[in-house]
This record gives sequence, structure tokens and C-alpha cells, in this order.
Amino acid sequence: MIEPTRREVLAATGGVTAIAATGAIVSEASASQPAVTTPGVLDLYVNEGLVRMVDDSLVYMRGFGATPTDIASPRPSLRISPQVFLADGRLVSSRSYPIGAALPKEGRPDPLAPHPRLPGQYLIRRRYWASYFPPRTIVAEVGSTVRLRVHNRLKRAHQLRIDGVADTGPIAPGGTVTLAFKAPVAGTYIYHDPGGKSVERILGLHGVFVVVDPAQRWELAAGRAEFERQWVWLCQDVDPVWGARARAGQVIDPVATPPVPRYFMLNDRSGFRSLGVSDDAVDSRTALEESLPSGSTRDFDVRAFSVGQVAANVGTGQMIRLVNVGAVVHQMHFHGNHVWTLRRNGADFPRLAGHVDVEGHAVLQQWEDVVELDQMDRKEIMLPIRRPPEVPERTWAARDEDWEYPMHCHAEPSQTAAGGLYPGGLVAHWTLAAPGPRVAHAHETFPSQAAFASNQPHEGSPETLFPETPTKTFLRKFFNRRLVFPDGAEHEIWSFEDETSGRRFPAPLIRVTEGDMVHVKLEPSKRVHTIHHHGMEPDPRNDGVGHTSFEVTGSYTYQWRPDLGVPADPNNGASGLYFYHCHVNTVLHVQMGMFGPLIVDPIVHPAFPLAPGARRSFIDGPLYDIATETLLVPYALDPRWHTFEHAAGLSGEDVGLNRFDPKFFYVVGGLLNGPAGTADVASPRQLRANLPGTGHPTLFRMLNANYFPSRARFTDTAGKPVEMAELIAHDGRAFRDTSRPGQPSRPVRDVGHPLRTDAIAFGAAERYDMLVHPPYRGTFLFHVDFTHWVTGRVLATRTIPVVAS
Ligand SMILES: [Cu+2]
Repeated sequence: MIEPTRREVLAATGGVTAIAATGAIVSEASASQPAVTTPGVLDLYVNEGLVRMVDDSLVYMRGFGATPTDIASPRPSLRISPQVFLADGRLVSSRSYPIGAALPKEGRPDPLAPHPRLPGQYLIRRRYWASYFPPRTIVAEVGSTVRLRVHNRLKRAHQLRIDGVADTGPIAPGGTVTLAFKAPVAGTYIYHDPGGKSVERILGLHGVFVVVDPAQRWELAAGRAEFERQWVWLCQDVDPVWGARARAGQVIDPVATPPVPRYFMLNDRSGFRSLGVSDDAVDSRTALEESLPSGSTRDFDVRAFSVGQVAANVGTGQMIRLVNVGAVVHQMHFHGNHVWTLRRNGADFPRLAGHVDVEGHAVLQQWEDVVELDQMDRKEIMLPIRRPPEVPERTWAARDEDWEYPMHCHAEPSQTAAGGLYPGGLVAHWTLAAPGPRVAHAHETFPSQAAFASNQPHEGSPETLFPETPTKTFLRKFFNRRLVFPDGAEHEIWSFEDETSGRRFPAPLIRVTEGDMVHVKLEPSKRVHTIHHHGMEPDPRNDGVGHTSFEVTGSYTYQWRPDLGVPADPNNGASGLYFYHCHVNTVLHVQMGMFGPLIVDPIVHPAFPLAPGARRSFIDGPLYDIATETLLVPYALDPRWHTFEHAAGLSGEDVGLNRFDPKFFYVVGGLLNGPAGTADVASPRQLRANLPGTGHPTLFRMLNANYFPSRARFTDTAGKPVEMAELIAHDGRAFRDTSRPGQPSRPVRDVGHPLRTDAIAFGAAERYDMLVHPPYRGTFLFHVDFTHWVTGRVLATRTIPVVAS
């Protein structure tokens, strides 16, 4: 129980304006009295309170609120509604911007007109729609003066900082500091309390500061990425233990006692509330408006959405400002469409002359289906809202309802709440509107996260709609078995087998060619499972996600057709490395081993023929040596999780699925075209790489099947870094020159800008294809550092020799 403070009691009974007893609270800070306001000045109150989580538990948090409230308040003010500082000097309280622009109903912009050539596709309205913003957003136009008055109502010093822009400095308890500054250059910023390093930010003292050029209100910045509408996605993680300690007045050392997040939010919502399917209709509509992208299918060209470059009938997408104020590294995975990455932390990615930075991240505008978001990162991306490329023709033509695609963090422990309740964490979705007039649609709603998590739609053996004659077929049957790993350890593994693979790990390769009609038949045995072909983008029924289609008890045949590549075309082509995995209680089932590699080979174009013993990884990509093509998959294992049953946590029992504590670390995979091994677990003891001049180069394909970030490094035997990797593709998309609208987009390696590196940083579910260029004959070392998602600490390193000959 929470004891009401003396102040609350007085306020409730008589309306007291000043309490001087503690000497710490200024007189205007009474809960029953509106604070004094000044036109043009935004008041922010450093408050504390109890916040309801998605499982209805209350957690102590702090925040920058709009009015003074106290710990006992049933509705503490810990965040402001969106506010806009206009260049003309006004401060306007508005959920939408630009002020006066048309409001998209349920957040979804209506199209301008049907596309003149492409059936089921539309032209969009340019520079027309307003965007809704979530609470905590402060928008400022370039040219405005931002005036903030920050009131510290707590017992210790607090602070508001926008890194590199403005800072109140420490504000004493009871104190007020006014800050006035010119809006900086257009972009996305974080305001936060830097106290205790990450502590005050993670406790809730954070928000987003968006700066817009009033002459370019539908662009990221002048000449940078025009959008149809925009979104802010704030990623937040909550540790109730930290909250309790903070409430008790303890000083928290984030290094000695790192946070263990138990709740994961996007724009202050988790799970079924994020997805707009709670029975709170107002909150669900608000979630649609401010968090869940939606629109009509449009033609899209990544070279063409910068200002002044949008060609006739070619659309642009919806821009999302991804902001991570949380405690962990998030991995934002989009189903249905890859997204185009524009900028990180205010620095625009180049379109041609890219590089790999010191962290090991590729710095280049590119397609991704998983966007890594480190703590305090701000990344702007474009969601194209285009036809999902792997939908067969008849399925597309018959589309008569909205198609919903998940977005979730692939650092899967973030998909939980209170230690289970999958999918109860950092989730969203986006919607491809049905063709034709807007139809009101009723979603099933749920009274609780437990009801949602434990009532995903099940179907026995649903039929594959619009079945086509397959050109490639695969069978994937569930199995569970104890397997012996290369270190001699035995672990209970759940995975998939086919007719001949035997019960081994990882699950057998699915290898197809662009344009194939692919059928993958799932037989889940006695329990419910699905297959999500990660990075393949078919219609929702074939996407393998329970809450947007169904979970399978009997059998189901997934159908999809990988998109055809075109030389020098950055918009088409699906060749590259993917993986497939179960999407039921995903956090557990993927860790248990329910995944396998998926490779799409390109079709052969006459201008880019093959050679004996060689293949290309994309249509106009370099030839590589088939004999040494190698799969490398970092996989860490938490043995505690390997004792769980299939539905662990779904009914709300706390099984600690937010706590991934790996004790075993492996690099699985190996030669892709060698003889099938007989070991339980395929794991290379030695790698081979061709020397330049001794045939075609070797291709390594890396997939991070771990939940935490990894770093791959190449060194010589003395440990000295060797820049012998050349990154050629990421998440199934080639790195290309997209700098010239209307012009061919050749691979960056062919226009003088290869992405050479000795280190590659990649988080959960990210994939890289790389050529290996050993500088001389001899032995090199390939290392994988397994790091922690909160602390960044290296938990383990695995090293494999690379023999160059
Ligand atoms: Cu499963």
C-alpha cells in the first residue's frame, strides 16, 4: 500500500497552497493548484510516480511532467503531451505537426489516386499530411527559440540536457532553472537527465526533441529524404528493482548493479497495448495514430525520394525516427518490407563513398530488415510501404483486406513482460492498406496481456491460398533431442529436420533461386509452431506470425517467391543470406534451436555469366568460389532456458525470459557445399580462404543467431588486425551506389568504394555476406566476441583459424 503524504491529505481536504515543512518544495507545486505559466515557455516538472506496466503491476518511475504531481498521485505527470515551438515565436500544444495540415484518420494517409499503371498501387499526396507525435515529444522549428523552465520537485539534484545543444546543469531540490536556446539544425535529439550516467534516463527522465526546417516540413532536412508522414519511436526499458531502490533513496551504480529490464516499451506502451488491441478503445486509437505506420502501396525507388528528385508516379515512404533511451541494444526487425537507413546520430549516411567505422558498422545508406539501435542512438529510416516483394502474383491480385506486418525487436528477451507473456514487450506493426475505399475494420480486443499471449490464433492444417505449382519444395518437421556440442556439452535442442537431414543442429539449409515458387511444409508434431522466413516478405498468411495470421498444430505449406534481381537496380532482387525460425513464443523457441539458414541465389544474367566452380551472391555481384563458401553463425546458449516447456511464460508465470544469461558460446555452420557431416552440431574447426590469384575469392556468410550483439574480427596469429573482409551485402541486399537518381546503381565495389574491414559489428538476426581477401599465404584468425546487451562487456570469444592457400 502507498501511504498518502501529508501534503496529499491536505490538498484533498482543503486546498493548501504552500507547504514549507520540508523546505524542499516550492509553493506553486501543489497538486491541487495549476502552476503559473508564462506564454512561450514550456514548464517541465521533474516528478516521480507509479506507472502501470503491461501486466498491470506498478513500477516507480520518474519523468519530465507537465504539471506538478506527487508519488501518491493516481495519475502522476511523468511525460508531457507533444509541444511545438514555431519559428514565429509561438509555443503550441499539439499532437500533430505541421500545424493546420490534414490529419490522417487513424494515422493512415489516404492516397491521391490509383497508380496509372500498377494494379493495386497508388500515388501518394506529397507535402500534405500532418504527422501525430507521441507524448514526450518537443518539436521545434529552425529559427525558433526553445524556452524550457525545469522544476525539480525531488529530493536530489536533477538536470535536463540535450547533448551538444543545451543543459540546465544540476538543479537543486525545489529549484527551477530556465533554459532558452536557438533550435539547432534539423534532426532528432534526446532530452534526458544525465545523472548517474544512464540511471536517471532509464528511470524515465527522457524524451525526444525533433527539429524541423519550416521551409522543408516534409523532409528530414533540406535535400534529405522527403516523407509522406513521419513517426517517432521511443524505445524504453524498465527495471522495477532499480525503481524500488530509487524510491528508497538509494544511489544506483549502473556499473556495479547493471539494470535487468523486465518491461520493454515503444512510446510508453508494450505488447497488446502497443498493437492497439487492448479493450481501451481510446488508447488503441491513439496507438494507431502515433505508433503504427499504415498506408497504401506505392511504387518506390530508393534513389528518388530526396527533395526535387521524386519522379512522376514514384512515391516516397514514411519516415521513422528510431530513438533508444533504454538500457539495452535493440534490433528493430521489420516484416513485410526492408527499410532504408538514412542517418545515425545526426550524421547522414553517404550514398556512395561508404566505410566501415571503428565499431565495425557499415556506414552507407542501405536496405536492412534489422536496424541496430544502441543505447542513446537516434536513427532515421524510411519504411517504403511497397508491395512486399515475395508475394506471388495471384495472391497479390486477390488482396481485399489490410495486410498487417509485425515490427519487433529481435533481441528477443525484449519481447517479454514480467519474465514471460510473449509478445508483451517492444513491438509494433505496420499496415499495407487494402486497395479501394477505406473500410472500417474491427480488431479483436483483449482484456490483458495474459489473455493476448495465451490466445494466439491456432489452426490445425489450414490451406495454402492461391496455391501455385512449386519449383522448390521443402519439409520441416519439429524434433526435440539432446545433442552433443563440439565442447562435449549436451543440451536439449528443439529444431527442424527434413526427410534426410537427421536430427542435427542448426536446422537444414533452405537454398533456392530468385523467381522460384517455394513451398515449405511445416509439420510441428504435437505442439504449435510456425516458420517465419526472416527477410522474405510474403503475404501475412505465409509470414508465420501467430497474431497476424495463425499458429500451426497440424501442418501448413508456406508459399513465397523470392524477388527477381536486375543488374544495377537497388530496388529489386532477393538474393543473399536469410534464416528461417519458429515465431511461436519466439524468445524461447529460437533459443532452443528452431532456426536454420536460408540462402537465395541470384538468377543468371547474360551480362554476368557464371564460371566453372563459381557463383555470384547477387545478380551483378562478384564471382565467388563455391567450394569454400562458408556459413558462420554465432549462437550463445543459456542452459536454464533449455529446461522449459513450449508455452513457458505465456500465461503470465515469471520464467525469467527477460534474463538471458548465456553460459555456452558457439560458432555453428561450416562449409555450405561440402559433404554432410555426421556430428550432432555442425561447427567449423578450421576455415579456408583462397589467396588472391588462386581462383575465385571465398565467401563467408555470417548470421547472428544470438540475442546479444556480436563482433567478428580478423587478425593474424599474433592478434594484429588484418583488413581482409570485404562486405558486399547485408540482410539480403547488396551494397550499391544510389547517389544518382535515374542512373544505374552499381555495386559500391565496382565504383571504387569497396567496404574493407577487419571487424564487423552485428546484432541479433543481422546477416553479412563478405568476400575474404587474405593478404598472404598462411594462417589467420577469425574471432567472434560475444558481448552483453546492457554492459557491452565481452562475455566470451571464440576463435577459428583461417587457412589461406
Ligand atoms: Cu516453435
